[in-house]
Amino acid sequence: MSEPVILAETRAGVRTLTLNRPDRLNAANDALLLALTEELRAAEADSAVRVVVITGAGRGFCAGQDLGDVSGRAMTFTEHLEHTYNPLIRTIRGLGKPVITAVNGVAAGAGASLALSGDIRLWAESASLIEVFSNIALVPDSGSTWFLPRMVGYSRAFELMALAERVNARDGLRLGLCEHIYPDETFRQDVQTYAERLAARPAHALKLTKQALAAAMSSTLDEALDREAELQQLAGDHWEHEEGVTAFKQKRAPEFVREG
Ligand code: T3D
Repeated sequence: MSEPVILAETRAGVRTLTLNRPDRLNAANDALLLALTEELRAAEADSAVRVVVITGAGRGFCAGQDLGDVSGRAMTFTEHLEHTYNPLIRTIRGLGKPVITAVNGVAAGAGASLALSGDIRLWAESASLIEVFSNIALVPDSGSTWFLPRMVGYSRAFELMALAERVNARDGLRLGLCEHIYPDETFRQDVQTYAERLAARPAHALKLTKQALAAAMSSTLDEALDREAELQQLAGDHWEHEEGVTAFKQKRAPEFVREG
């Protein structure tokens, strides 16, 4: 029996999806991309899952498209992206639960895009990111042209893409490509601890927050204000809000996790 390309486990409301092709630095073939998207959809539907973590097995996070898997491919590049990478990135950004990309090692090409696509990005000390596409004379895809300039500005994004320079963890943090760096030795436990903090937060309010931020990225202030007013009604009508206010008045921690 061959190894599954995605390993999945749930602990304390945190679903961890591990890209599992370590001898190829988790380079993505179609099986991996489709399985990861499927797992994310299943996590969305599973009420026991409150946070999703995407990480890699071995010393790499994801080396992008598996270059051994492209020759003789029946699909055009456009068809392939629309069939595999684009649904994956859309699923991550559209998921009604926080997604953490836990970058344990090198993230290159579409693997860099995947690393950037998380709502929260946590890096190990030995993690790095390379917009490697121009090394093989391709255009950055899978969302890199959208994510990177928003994080680092146009010119820095262009430079990283044109020169395919490796960004190490210290520079990744400085440039805003990740929120936190953790030591390699404790990385997986540190990610789990962080994810459990998120899992204890109000899930419905976070889902609406994610929705509001996604829409605000391409809207005017006026539109954002209108949307906030609508979404605030949905949040305010939810039991989580009542629990938060009651807990505040009773001077205790709110309990946002309920069975069923
Ligand atoms: O639809 C479409 O097809 C278009 C979509 C494109 C999306 C893309 O992602 S294009 C970009 C594709 N990725 C790359 O070009 C990255 C190629 N890899 C590298 O540049 C380097 O491997 C890294 C900088 C990522 C890491 O370097 P290093 O020195 O740490 O590791 P290594 O020794 O190069 O790699 C270790 C093994 O993984 C090695 O195999 P071996 O020699 O031990 O048997 C290497 O061949 C393999 N590997 C690494 N990346 C890939 C890969 N195998 C297949 N595909 C890869 N992308």
